[in-house]
Amino acid sequence: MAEKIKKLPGEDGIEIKHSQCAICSPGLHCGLSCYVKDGKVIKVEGWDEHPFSKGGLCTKGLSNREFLYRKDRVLYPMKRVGERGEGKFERISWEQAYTEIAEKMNAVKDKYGADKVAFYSGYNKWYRNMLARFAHSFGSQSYGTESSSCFVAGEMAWQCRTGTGMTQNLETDLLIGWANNGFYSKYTMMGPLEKAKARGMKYIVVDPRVTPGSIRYADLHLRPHLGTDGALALTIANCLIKDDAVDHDYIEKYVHGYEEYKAYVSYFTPEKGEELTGVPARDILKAVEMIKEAKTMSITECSAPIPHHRNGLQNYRAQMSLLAITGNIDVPGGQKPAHFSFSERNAGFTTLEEEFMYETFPQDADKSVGADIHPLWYYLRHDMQANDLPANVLKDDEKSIKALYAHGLNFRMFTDNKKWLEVFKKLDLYVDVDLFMTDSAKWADYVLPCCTSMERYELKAYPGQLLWYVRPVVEPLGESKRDVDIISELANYIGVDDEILCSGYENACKYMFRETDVDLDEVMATDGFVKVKAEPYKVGTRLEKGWPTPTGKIELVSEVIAQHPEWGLDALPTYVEPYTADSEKYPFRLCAGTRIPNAIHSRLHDSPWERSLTPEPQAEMNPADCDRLGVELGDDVLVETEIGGFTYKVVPTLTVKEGEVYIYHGYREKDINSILPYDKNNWDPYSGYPAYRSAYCNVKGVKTNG
Ligand SMILES: Nc1nc2c(c(=O)[nH]1)N[C@H]1C(S)=C(S)[C@@H](COP(=O)(O)OP(=O)(O)OC[C@H]3O[C@@H](n4cnc5c(=O)[nH]c(N)nc54)[C@H](O)[C@@H]3O)O[C@H]1N2
Ligand SMILES: Nc1nc2c(c(=O)[nH]1)N[C@H]1C(S)=C(S)[C@@H](COP(=O)(O)OP(=O)(O)OC[C@H]3O[C@@H](n4cnc5c(=O)[nH]c(N)nc54)[C@H](O)[C@@H]3O)O[C@H]1N2
Ligand SMILES: [Mo]
Repeated sequence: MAEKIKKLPGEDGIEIKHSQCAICSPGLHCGLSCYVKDGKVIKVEGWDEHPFSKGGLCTKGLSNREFLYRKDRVLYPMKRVGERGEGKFERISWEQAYTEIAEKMNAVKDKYGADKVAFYSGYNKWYRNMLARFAHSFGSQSYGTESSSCFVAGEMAWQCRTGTGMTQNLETDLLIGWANNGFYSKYTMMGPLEKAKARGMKYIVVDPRVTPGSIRYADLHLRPHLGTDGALALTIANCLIKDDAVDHDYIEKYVHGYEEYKAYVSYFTPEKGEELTGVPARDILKAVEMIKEAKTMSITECSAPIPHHRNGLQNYRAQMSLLAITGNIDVPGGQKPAHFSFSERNAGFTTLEEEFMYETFPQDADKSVGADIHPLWYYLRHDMQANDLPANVLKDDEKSIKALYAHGLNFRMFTDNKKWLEVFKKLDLYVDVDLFMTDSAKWADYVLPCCTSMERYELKAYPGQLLWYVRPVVEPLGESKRDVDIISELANYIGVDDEILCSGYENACKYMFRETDVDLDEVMATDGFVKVKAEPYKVGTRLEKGWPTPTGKIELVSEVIAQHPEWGLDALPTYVEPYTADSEKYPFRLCAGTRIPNAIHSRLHDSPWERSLTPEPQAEMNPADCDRLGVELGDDVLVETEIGGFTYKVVPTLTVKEGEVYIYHGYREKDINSILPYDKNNWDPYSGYPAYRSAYCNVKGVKTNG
């Protein structure tokens, strides 16, 4: 870690102010010490006193200053003057922007109905409660987010099982790091993991790849083929049942559907498991022995690599079933119930955020986009599955979406994303609110400038009942504003009949906190963290009181699914193999998106020093495959799918298994998502997620290096 500057001798007028990094997941958001001089941030480093990150900051966090001053920051409201996508804009005033957008949104509402306007949020989450309410109060159910590919599938898997979210527990005897590479994607977890290992916790890694965490900490590393985790979990379950190593008392009291589940898993013998997953049967049996020996067990939760397969949600259910049959849910050392109660944080206190978002939900409006195609999603979420938006808009139909109001839309996150350009062309109105003039913003009719976390006030919750009203460290650049102010001010111009939304963010927060003991005026007057009075969760409460599922138990057979045979989904955590259209034509399994330390989706590829660490997308492959293709480091490979192909620099690495290829997404050039199809064969019918991590392709060697 770089040495921190405590004093700058000879420098005057430098003030150290504290803020938060909002470049990655809201579950992390580390503390920043910003060195400010003459109203400008001149340096950023980790804030030692931040109760969560304690001075740590990753590669991405260290780029906050560059992020703030990126050359393509949008500084003023912009109106398109050229053709859509041409990128020609003129500067207008906020007054003009709001007036025109309000007129156009109301025109779509009058002509087609309010439910023909979709509301979307990219990866950012802090303003989502306001955006959801805006959509609902305007009259549309079609509020959707980037979580159409992230986090929610895992939550849905738990909703089908316990009716509530869950979180891992490091105070356990055995942790299974199931698709977990914290060193790259969640560094704050690795310190506690190291401590737990030091106190004797056993750690099994389930990951096709070798990772820094597997080398350093794993007592056992299972390397299944991509997307076959369900088969592995069901095999382990079968072995535990055969060896009578399940917790009969716990199952009897708290678990529903055990007999059916037991009958189903009996198919998955260790030999079958090996055949389906590629993990040697003897290694599967080693894992079984470790589970038997452990008094308590927990499994890491996962937003992307497990769900990003056509059997993703079911694979998730299968692995979490192991916790149910071994009695490791809501017991000391087991998986813990999580309550995401404010700004997608499991903060340890309850607010009325959910009510705030849904109390104006327009019941009689058309169902949100994707409800017909992905009914479980709609049933559990009541919002839009954004992967279904292009098909909806491009359909020639009175009932399709006509206008899109977005914050931070990045069309490159979606598979087959050339379709999005057709979407942008076809819409009557497309507004995008972003920090930068992104490739997606360039297609908009209006681009509205928002500001970064370092330029805004924000109410932030952290686990441990902590609240922090973050203050700006510099004035917002140009005429940029907070996302939440843009939402509330636009709602006023439109004339949305919602006093609370129209009264602004701070009031809305007070509304969400109204039944708590928290005095938000006091929190907002405090410069720093405030500990909220709330009774911490008592382990076992849910077990005793019952779960919010149809049976009140932990369900191995999901009654929500069983009660809806028309959905055509399985109530048991069944297994379906990853899909390949033609295994001779496409012999490689393609995993697009496994995280790299210096990039986060589209947002750091345009930050020069972050980009310099991985300047172009590359294909990581096993050296044996490279030999067969006749390529080595420095050469290219041509990666081809059914809908296109690109050449990538090849990186031979033993961390990758034979037959697999890894390419990171989000790059503008050679955008891997643009050549991944989104079709029924290879999306998850439960969640609607594309199989980004078990796509298929052909690879040809291209000798460029000598
Ligand atoms: N640096 C960085 N950090 C990030 C992000 C980023 O883009 N960059 N993105 C953030 C976001 S939005 C998310 S959702 C999280 C995701 O964070 P993670 O869930 O950690 O995501 P990955 O790094 O993609 O995957 C973790 C591990 O899963 C393995 N894996 C891939 N496919 C499979 C599979 O089918 N089965 C099994 N068992 N393992 C598999 C990979 O080899 C990898 O080592 O990261 C967040 N943090
Ligand atoms: N192939 C492949 N594709 C994937 C994935 C994968 O693993 N593989 N992962 C999926 C997952 S897990 C995720 S989470 C998504 C990523 O989700 P995306 O939404 O694509 O994430 P970003 O690229 O970070 O883009 C977010 C946009 O928000 C803008 N932005 C940043 N801060 C703010 C702000 O404060 N306000 C506003 N209004 N805008 C802001 C950024 O400039 C950017 O344009 O990608 C998904 N796509
Ligand atoms: Mo994500």
